[in-house]
Amino acid sequence: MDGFIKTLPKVELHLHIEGTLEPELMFALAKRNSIDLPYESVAQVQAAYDFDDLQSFLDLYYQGAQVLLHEQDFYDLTWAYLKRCKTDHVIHTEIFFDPQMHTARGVPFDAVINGITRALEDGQEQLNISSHTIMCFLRHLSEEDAIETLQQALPYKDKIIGVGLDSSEQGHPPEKFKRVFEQAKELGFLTVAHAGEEGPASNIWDGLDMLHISRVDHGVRCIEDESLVQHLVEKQIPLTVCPLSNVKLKVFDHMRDHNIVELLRKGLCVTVNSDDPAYFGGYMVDNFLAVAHALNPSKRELAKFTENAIEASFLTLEEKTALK
Ligand code: ES4
Ligand code: ZN
Repeated sequence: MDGFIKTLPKVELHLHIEGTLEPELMFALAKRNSIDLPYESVAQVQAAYDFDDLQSFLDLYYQGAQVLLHEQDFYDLTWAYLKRCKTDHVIHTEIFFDPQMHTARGVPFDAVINGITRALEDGQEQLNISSHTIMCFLRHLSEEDAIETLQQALPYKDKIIGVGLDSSEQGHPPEKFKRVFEQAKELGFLTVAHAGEEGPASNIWDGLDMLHISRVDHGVRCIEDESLVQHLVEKQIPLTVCPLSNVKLKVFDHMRDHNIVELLRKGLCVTVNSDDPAYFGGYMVDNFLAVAHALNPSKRELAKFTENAIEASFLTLEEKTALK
């Protein structure tokens, strides 16, 4: 089974590039950029990654990203992730980035986008991994801040396929971003949003109705609303589920309690993703292995996660066919 999982072709649809910052690279960039870190060693960093909930993770995630200053830093971060994709047999990836994490610290938008996309272009050429980027708005920041970020992205519109919504779900419901998502749609961006991770199933309905999202990021709490589950099955609206993330952030107490296989068996278009792999204990293969060991899906079901991800991707019909 483990060998089957390792070589199974994979498609990743829920990955925050800032969440791939491994402690070793964090130290190297801190040194290169003369930034003080509140840690002495890699082991100390790893010991700090013991989260109670989403917010306790976000605090360290924002802190870690402070070592990212220059275009080359974003390149190195993205390139390290792509090399790991190769090892994990990831053939296509759609990555989130959080520009406001950086522009709020004075890092120019173009350093972020140019570093990431230059690495993705090299990933296509040298590693044969295709990709898209999705720009996320931080939902704890204001609507005006999101609108300004959307404006900053316009010169790079051809490099960004969609917009998303991440950070603290509790207290910052989808409706706060209804207008900015309307603008984004009019400009031709696709839309996704984190919903039903820590927040209630109603956030998933609101994401669909108010933000017109074509995928739900996480979405595991849909199970609390039978009519929502029915709707997601009927319309085959994809959920980008992140198993290790959900256990690390205590959305589920243990992997054996995770509902991903149950959702798959109900006919939902569920996919497996790594979210913030440097913080949550693993990349795509690790997530598949954790699901397989705890929940005993069949090989057919594991392969179905990939088939769903191809279908749920933002690739064209032609590109999807080429991956099958
Ligand atoms: C995130 Cl797991 C998760 N949830 C919400 N926002 C995020 N940003 C990075 N990881
Ligand atoms: Zn996420």
